[in-house]
Amino acid sequence: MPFTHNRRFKSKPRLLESAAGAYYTLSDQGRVFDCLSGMWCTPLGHSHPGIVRAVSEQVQRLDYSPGFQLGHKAAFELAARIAALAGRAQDRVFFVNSGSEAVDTALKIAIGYHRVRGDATRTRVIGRERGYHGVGLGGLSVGGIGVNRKMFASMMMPGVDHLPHTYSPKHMAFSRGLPQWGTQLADELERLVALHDASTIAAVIVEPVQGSTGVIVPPRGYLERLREICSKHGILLIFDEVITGFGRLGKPFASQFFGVQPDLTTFAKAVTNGVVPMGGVLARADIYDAFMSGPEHVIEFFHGYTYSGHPLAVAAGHASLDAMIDERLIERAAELSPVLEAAVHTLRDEPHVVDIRNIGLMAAVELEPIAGQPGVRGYRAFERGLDEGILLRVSGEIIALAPPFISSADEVRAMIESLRRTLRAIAAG
Ligand code: PXG
Repeated sequence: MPFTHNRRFKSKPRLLESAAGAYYTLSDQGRVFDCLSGMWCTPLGHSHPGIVRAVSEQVQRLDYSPGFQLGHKAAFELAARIAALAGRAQDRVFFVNSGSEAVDTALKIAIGYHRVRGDATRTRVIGRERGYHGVGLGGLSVGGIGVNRKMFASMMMPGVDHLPHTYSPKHMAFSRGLPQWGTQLADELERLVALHDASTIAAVIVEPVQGSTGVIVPPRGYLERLREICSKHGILLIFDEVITGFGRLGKPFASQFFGVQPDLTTFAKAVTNGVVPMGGVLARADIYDAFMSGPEHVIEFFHGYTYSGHPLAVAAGHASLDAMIDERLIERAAELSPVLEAAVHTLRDEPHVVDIRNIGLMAAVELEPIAGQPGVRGYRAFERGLDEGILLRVSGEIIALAPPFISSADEVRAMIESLRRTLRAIAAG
């Protein structure tokens, strides 16, 4: 099983029966509040009637459509809608099936782009410590989570380097929103440019807000500075918006929240509300155009997947966008953000809490590990949370919270109260 303590799970399986709105039902646990919107991917709530209808109708009309040398209209329309949503109507979209594929695709586009322009020495990509960019070999290489990498060291892409992560509990513990400290860490990119030379660097990839590693919020001005340095040196900036895309920060994309425009954007997860797997890469039109330079009988970009632009995913994508717009759900995420911020920071004095951080409708509560037993306290919180009616996502000692946009303010506050009871219960033993 993926990223699971397999033996622990097999000895005590936890099985999901059904889901509706902001709640899951487990076979032996009853109804629990979905504190991470699935795995960051179901912000519009489960079994959304519009999405269910769209996918059901689509499967009867066109169940599969090959994507090589053929297309279907709705896929092009979805691409245009996503670009418009991102405020970048001219951008082009390449559809894939997951965040990992989106990242590997973006890296290929970046390296390919420089090559087709005659800049073939620009092959290096720069990631960031603690970054998570999926489990493809490209994403793993630019990713910065040690445990994910160590077993596969021999398989990594060559020529990758990493920026330092931006987390400093000393300077930013219990920050609300953007930490004030740490902008200077973006200047580390200048050091990497000095070391490797800009002529060898194709792209920098970062999550605007680091998600999987535990909601690490960028210091104020940090992303702007990265953008400046990339532009100065002709390096493409890739935002991995697999988690932040489609409204998590209360704007359609984090690029709009921060007012910083990347050259390439990866997305997945919430694009279909998690109902059918889909991901994609948004690329500046001139990056697309650069590939369109050779003779017409030659394929411009040797890359793609059997299921790129799958009709069911496309149908789910359109229906999700409809729901987001008709039900004002991105605005709702923005309205709920201060509710989450106010509520989550009331946990500050609860047992073993060492940090709380938040931005948009996402937050993390970090606990102190039990000496010599990393992950044990976090796992206890996960288990106890189920008894308290909340499904928590815990990695190590960090509890990440990203409630569905359809939650009410009372549900967000109730989630935090359940977490408070959970923390007190595990501290009491
Ligand atoms: N990029 C980012 C920024 C991600 O967060 C991926 C790429 C890979 O996506 P796929 O679809 O290939 O899994 C991700 C995935 C968690 C959690 O609990 C986060 C992810 C996946 C599973 C769990 O934080 N992010």
